[in-house]
Amino acid sequence: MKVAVVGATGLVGTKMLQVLAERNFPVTELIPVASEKSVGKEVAFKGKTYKVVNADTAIAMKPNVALFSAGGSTSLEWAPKFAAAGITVIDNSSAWRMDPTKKLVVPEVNGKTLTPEDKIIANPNCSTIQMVLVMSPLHDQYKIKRVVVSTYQSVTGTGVKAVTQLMNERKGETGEMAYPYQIDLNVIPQIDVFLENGYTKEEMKMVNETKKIMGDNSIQVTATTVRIPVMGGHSESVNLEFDNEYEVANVRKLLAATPGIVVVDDPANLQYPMPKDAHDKDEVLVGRIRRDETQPKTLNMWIVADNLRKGAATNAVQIAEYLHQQKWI
Ligand code: 11C
Repeated sequence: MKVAVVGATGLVGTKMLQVLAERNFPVTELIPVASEKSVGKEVAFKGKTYKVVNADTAIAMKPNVALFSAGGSTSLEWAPKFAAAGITVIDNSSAWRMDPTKKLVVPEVNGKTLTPEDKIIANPNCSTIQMVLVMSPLHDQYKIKRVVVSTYQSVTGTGVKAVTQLMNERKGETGEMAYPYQIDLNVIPQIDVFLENGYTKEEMKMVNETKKIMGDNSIQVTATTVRIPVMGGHSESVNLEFDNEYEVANVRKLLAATPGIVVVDDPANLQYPMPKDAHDKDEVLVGRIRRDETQPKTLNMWIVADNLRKGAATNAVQIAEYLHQQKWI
C-alpha cells in the first residue's frame, strides 16, 4: 500500500512514520510530503530512505491513503484535491472536524460509522481523544449527563518551537518564544486563542468534538485547558456526572476491559498515571477513580496519554488500519 504522510517532517508527522513502522502497517511505498523548503530532503522509514515531495507530486504518485498533519490551511487546500483523485485522507488538523459532512473518528468509539464513501476523515484534537475513549464505555453503561474537565497539557502539543522554548529556558538561554510567557517553572491557562465567550479554542474543541464523536448532543461539557512545562503527554482531571447510579469497582472493571485503556489506580502503593509513564505508549492511562462525595452519581478521575501517540499519530494510523481491514483502501 502506498502511504503519503503530509507534514512528514513535523512532530506529529515524524511520530506517524514511527507508528506506521511499529504497527507494521503494510506500507509498500512511503510518500513523505512537506513544504517546498523540505522538498528533496530524505526521510528514513523501515531501513529505506524516501525523498520528500510536494503535494502535487504526491497526488500524481496515487497513494491509497494520505495522513495529513501540516496545519489547517494545508488541509483545507489539499485534502479535497487528494480526495478528488480518489485518495482517502485522514486529517489531523481541525479543518474538517466540525464539518457535518465529515466523520470525526476515534476508532474504538465510533469507527463503525465509517463507510467507503468517507474520503476525508477527521482525527480529533489530542485532549478530546483521550477523554472520549474513557467516557465511551461509561456513557454506554451509566449515561453521562455532564463533564467538567481541566487539562494539564504537554508542550509537544504546540510543536517543535515550544519544545525548544522550554529547553532554552531550562538552560537559561533565550530564543524564539512559542508562548506569550515563560513556560518553564510556570503554568499558562491558555491554549490556542480566546473566543468571544471567554473560553479558548482548545476548550471549545473539547466541548464540540466530544458531542460529535459520542454522537450525543445532550452531554454537557465544560473545560479549562492549561499548558504546563511537561513533555510526555497530556493529563486531565475529569468529573463525570451520570444519569444512573454506579459502583466505583464496576467503573474500574469496565475501563480495564476496554481496549486501549490501562487502569493505573492503586493509591495505597502510590500508583497513578503520570505523563512520564504515558510517554511513547499508545494506551490511555486512567487512575484516581473515586466518588465525588459532593454530588450523587458523580465520579472523579485522572486521565493521561501521550498526545503525539493516541492523541494524534496512533489514532490516525488506527483509522487507516480500520479502512484497510474493511478493504476500503
Ligand atoms: C495542544 N491540543 O496541545 C493542542 C494541539 O487541534 O489538533 C492539537 C491541536 C489540534 O496544543
